Amino acid sequence: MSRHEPPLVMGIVNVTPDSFSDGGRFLATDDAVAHGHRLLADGADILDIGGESTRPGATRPLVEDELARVVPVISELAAAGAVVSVDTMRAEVAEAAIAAGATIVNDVSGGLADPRILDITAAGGATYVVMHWRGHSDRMQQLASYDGPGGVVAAVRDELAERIDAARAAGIAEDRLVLDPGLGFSKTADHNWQLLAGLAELSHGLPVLVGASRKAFLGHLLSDAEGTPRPVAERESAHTALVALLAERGVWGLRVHDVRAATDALAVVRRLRS
Ligand code: PMM
Repeated sequence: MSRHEPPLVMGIVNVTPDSFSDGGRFLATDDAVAHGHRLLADGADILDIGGESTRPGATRPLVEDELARVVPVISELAAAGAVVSVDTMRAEVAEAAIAAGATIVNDVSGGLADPRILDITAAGGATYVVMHWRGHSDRMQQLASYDGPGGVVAAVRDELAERIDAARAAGIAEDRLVLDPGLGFSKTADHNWQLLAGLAELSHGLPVLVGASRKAFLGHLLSDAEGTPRPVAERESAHTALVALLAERGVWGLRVHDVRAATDALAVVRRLRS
């Protein structure tokens, strides 16, 4: 296992005013591009560029705003040789992103928000990340119930199966599909841990991407004696431990903010294995 072999590190470039951990920091094109270059220098294999915050309660940007945020950043970073993923739920944005050089469409809605995105991805020959999702951010936490047999793992497995079928039916090639359990999207902290423990049961034999970086369930895990969650900026050691454990479980990719911490952890895993 050498670099550029799984698990790949997908560095996050949020070009948004309101993402939960870094909203507003990289809203200007130049700042976002500079951030992308830093992540590449830190060892990112992929840059995931998004212009819509999906944190619980967020409102959606206008499509023109989303396009204006991501397309120039994608053009510059793809032209510089980066492997670029676009984090969008909109077909129109995916289409412009592919034209600008993105080769991965990371659709947190798994094709539910805008089904045409599947056709656009197929036509563009891009890789498609199918994430488990039940609804937009304004109501997603109301949809966090998994009462059927097998609980959250079985529900996510079965709901993802429908989305994979839709992606295949649209013509997305088998070797261009990646699954993501969607940590935090209509999930409680307990659901996230159950999904992480049950990744092998829900993967359908496809490559799996996991996005745990800085999320609230890590803050809850590390709550202080009064029950106050650990702040966003102080969750990295727990996340880095998770990166190493998930590498050992054979995930395909890790979507992270702190690329250096993740690549350091993977260097340890790789060295120990060799
Ligand atoms: N999480 C967020 C955004 N995009 N994409 C994938 N594939 N998986 C995720 O878990 C995911 C995502 C929300 O986190 P952010 O606001 O830090 O980007």
